[in-house]
Amino acid sequence: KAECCITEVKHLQNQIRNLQGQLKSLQDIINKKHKVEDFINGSQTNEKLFAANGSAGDYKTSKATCSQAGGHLASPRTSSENGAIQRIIQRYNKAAYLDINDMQTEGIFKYQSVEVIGYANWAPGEPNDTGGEEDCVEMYTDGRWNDRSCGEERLIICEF
Ligand code: GMH
Ligand code: CA
Ligand code: CA
Repeated sequence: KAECCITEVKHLQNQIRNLQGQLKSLQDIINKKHKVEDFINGSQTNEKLFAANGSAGDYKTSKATCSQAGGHLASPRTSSENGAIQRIIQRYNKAAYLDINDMQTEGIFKYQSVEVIGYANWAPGEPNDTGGEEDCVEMYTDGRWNDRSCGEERLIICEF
């Protein structure tokens, strides 16, 4: 049986115990912050934290605002992310732009102008490109999507 009394091993065991303690307190802090974020103005899934601060803007302004904050304009890739964004929209009772558009090719919606979307939650009859000028996407309070012109004033929701 290996001796447990070699100095180095004891030292390492101590270090591991210390790290475990530190990890535990970090987890506690993170859990608490998640609750606070949810309480104030955030909403999250396991991977993404969505947040709004009440400001509004058109699509271009919304994108710039989120990127200045070190994030991206919200672009849901799953129904759980869609639901997290919807909770914020309901809290403010104001629709928000998503970072999804069909500017490049009419009818082909892409995330951040690059990648064809793999998830969608269109409202019935959408996208309809009303007036031939709806290349942005807004989320309604019911979580459904509508293609919309990019120049409206919408709640800004960023993802981090
Ligand atoms: C048209 C109609 C409405 C629909 C809007 C919306 C505009 O006015 O089809 O029912 O809600 O378009 O798609 O973006
Ligand atoms: Ca369009
Ligand atoms: Ca539309």
